[in-house]
Amino acid sequence: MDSTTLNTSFMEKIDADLNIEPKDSMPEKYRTHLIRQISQHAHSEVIGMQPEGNWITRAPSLRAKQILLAKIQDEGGHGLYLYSAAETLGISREEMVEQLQSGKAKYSNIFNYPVLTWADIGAIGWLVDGAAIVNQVSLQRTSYGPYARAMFRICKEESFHQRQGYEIMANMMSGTPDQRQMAQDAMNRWWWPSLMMFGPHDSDSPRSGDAFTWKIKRKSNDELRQKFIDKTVQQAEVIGLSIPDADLAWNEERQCYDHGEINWEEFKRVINGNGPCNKQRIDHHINYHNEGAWVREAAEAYKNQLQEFK
Ligand code: BYC
Repeated sequence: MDSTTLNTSFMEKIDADLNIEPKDSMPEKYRTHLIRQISQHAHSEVIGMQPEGNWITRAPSLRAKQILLAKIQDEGGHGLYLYSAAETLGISREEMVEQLQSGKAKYSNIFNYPVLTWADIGAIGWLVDGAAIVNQVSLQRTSYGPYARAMFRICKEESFHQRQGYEIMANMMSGTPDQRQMAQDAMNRWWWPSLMMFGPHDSDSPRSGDAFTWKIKRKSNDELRQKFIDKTVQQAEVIGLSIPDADLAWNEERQCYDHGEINWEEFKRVINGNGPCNKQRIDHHINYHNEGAWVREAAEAYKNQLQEFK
């Protein structure tokens, strides 16, 4: 099949809103675009376990500890699910892990900030998972079948994560002045990095053109960011938290909130490996990956032995 025929049948499916499946023909650039995005998404889930994992032993009650453990376990599951979706496009887990550890592949900016107090665990669940849901609900309609299907399950679990975070914040806001202060401080530190999770402005987003042509993206970075802001401002008001943005104001005409400018210098620094915790996160991943070598070797030996018996 020549490339024109291939692209026509591929684009016909895209135009008809049909999913592209692993064995369908697809342009090479579509395949590599998806490998980049899905593997970065998987890395984000896996690296995202680290900042929260630090708080398992310090959770303030047995109930809080159980919930946090379950949440972190979910993130690990999301990572595995997404790595499998990327593998259907012809890349191996080993290659993806190598790209993460060498710095070739990015992961979400948000996981390069320190988690200083228990209120940060609330802020992560509420804001970070809240932002992730807004993005991922839109990805439920992405054109690649295995990625779209992964999003349905992941969004269900993220909704529970978002609520556990909001519950922590609501409890702290109905507590002592020190607890309220702690919650507001977490809000102040996590608000802006959460807005950065949606990526650069549409006008500065080099990947968006292809992503829209191929219906990988259904809504733009700025549209999704706006949606997140509008719903989160109201949730903050209900529990008495203020948004750390002096320019935030309801725009009657546009029926949404205007907001201040994001610090894009900070965003670039963090996604290019120079945020407060980038080195710590990757070093930790490398150490534990190396320590787990014996598990991979044992699984390989078991597989080989099974094949011998066949
Ligand atoms: N962080 O052209 P653009 C979670 C990069 S984890 C880092 O707009 P695109 C959770 C971008 O990759 C949820 N890098 O790109 C887990 C590109 O660089 P490359 C994670 C970012 O792809 C544990 C460059 O900037 N969610 O829920 O069209 C605990 C230009 O950007 C970021 C996903 O991964 C960023 N924030 O749009 C709790 C969602 N933003 O690759 C919670 C899936 C941009 O050319 N991904 N960059 O070197 C997406 O939807 C899209 O990839 C993005 C970016 C909207 C993130």
